[in-house]
Amino acid sequence: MLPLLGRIDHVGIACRDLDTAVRMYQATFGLQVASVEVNEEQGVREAMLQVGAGPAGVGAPGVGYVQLLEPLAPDTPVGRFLDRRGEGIHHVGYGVADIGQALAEIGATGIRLLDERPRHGSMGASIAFLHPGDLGGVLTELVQAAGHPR
Ligand code: MC0
Repeated sequence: MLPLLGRIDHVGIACRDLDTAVRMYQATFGLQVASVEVNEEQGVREAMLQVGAGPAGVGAPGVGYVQLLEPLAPDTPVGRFLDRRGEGIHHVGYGVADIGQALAEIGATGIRLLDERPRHGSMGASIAFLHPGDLGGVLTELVQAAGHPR
């Protein structure tokens, strides 16, 4: 079997206040903000902070991100997570070359797909989540970048 996961794309971190969290990562690690978006469907306001310079700057292929996630409301995935567990690592996102094929192959192994079809994700990516209950308690996200593999 060929590896379906190309690389670690981002680590998603739940926070109560996005602006405070962004300032902490900037002041502590000097990270640059690549994007800030509201995703109504996912119930979050989120910032992507680039880790590593990358050969061609911010948003280039091959770099990874810290994704800071602030819930838009308490009754959302990240809102419920904060209520139950507090701030901390929420999920891991892996880059895939073909998200449709990855979902089909992973679904065939019996892992529960939280998204049968890809949804809209950060920076134009197509994303889909896999159930943490089938993956050792880790909420896992597949990410196919918009214009290039990342
Ligand atoms: C909840 N659970 C988690 C978890 N969130 N386990 C590991 N990691 C997490 N992040 C566990 C709870 O501990 C509980 O386990 C069970 O899931 C049900 O908890 P719940 O409080 O009822 O939680 P729900 O209703 O939110 O359901 C959990 C589930 C949901 C993972 C199915 O949050 C979901 O579908 N998430 C995918 C979408 C998402 O997370 N969107 C936000 C990021 P026990 O054992 O007690 O039953 S959006 C994003 O990241 C986008 C913008 C992007 O990357 O581009």
